[in-house]
Amino acid sequence: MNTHTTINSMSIVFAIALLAACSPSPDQAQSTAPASKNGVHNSIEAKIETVDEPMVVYMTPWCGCCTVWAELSEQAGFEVEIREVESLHPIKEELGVPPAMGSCHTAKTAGYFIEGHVPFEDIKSLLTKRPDARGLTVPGMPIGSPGMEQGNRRQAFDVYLVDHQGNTSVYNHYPSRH
Ligand SMILES: [Cu+2]
Repeated sequence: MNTHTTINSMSIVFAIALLAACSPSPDQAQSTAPASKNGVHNSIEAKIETVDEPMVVYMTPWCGCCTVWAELSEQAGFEVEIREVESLHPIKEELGVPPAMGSCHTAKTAGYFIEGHVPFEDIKSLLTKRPDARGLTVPGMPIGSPGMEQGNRRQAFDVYLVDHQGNTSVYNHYPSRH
């Protein structure tokens, strides 16, 4: 049973490390402050330019970085409606987010999915170009993507376009910054 003990302690350490950045997992719900919906709606006055298409953001109530991303999207001009859900699995499946390309929250705008910490300029360009596709994704939670700020630091990451067959192509690339 020693092996089990070791694995369990390791997952706890991993969970704590993950929590420091953000917590997409329900296991950490108890130790995380609830997301404030009011905070999101109060930031409307910070809008710069309004985007015509409303955006629905599906997230678990305990996801801090999802809340930050939703707040930033309002500041970027999106009209955001947050829907708190226990599990994101059904909506990801419905919208056709490839299982290996997922992140912590899933948004929907103009019939497209916006998966994870996608920069707002890419969503705006998607809404302008309207490609025949399912949506955009930033898999995982790269440091320095919107909602995952850590000073000025940025891990290099790609925004992927997912077509109707589930094929992905790089839509935009963000180089690393130190
Ligand atoms: Cu996140």
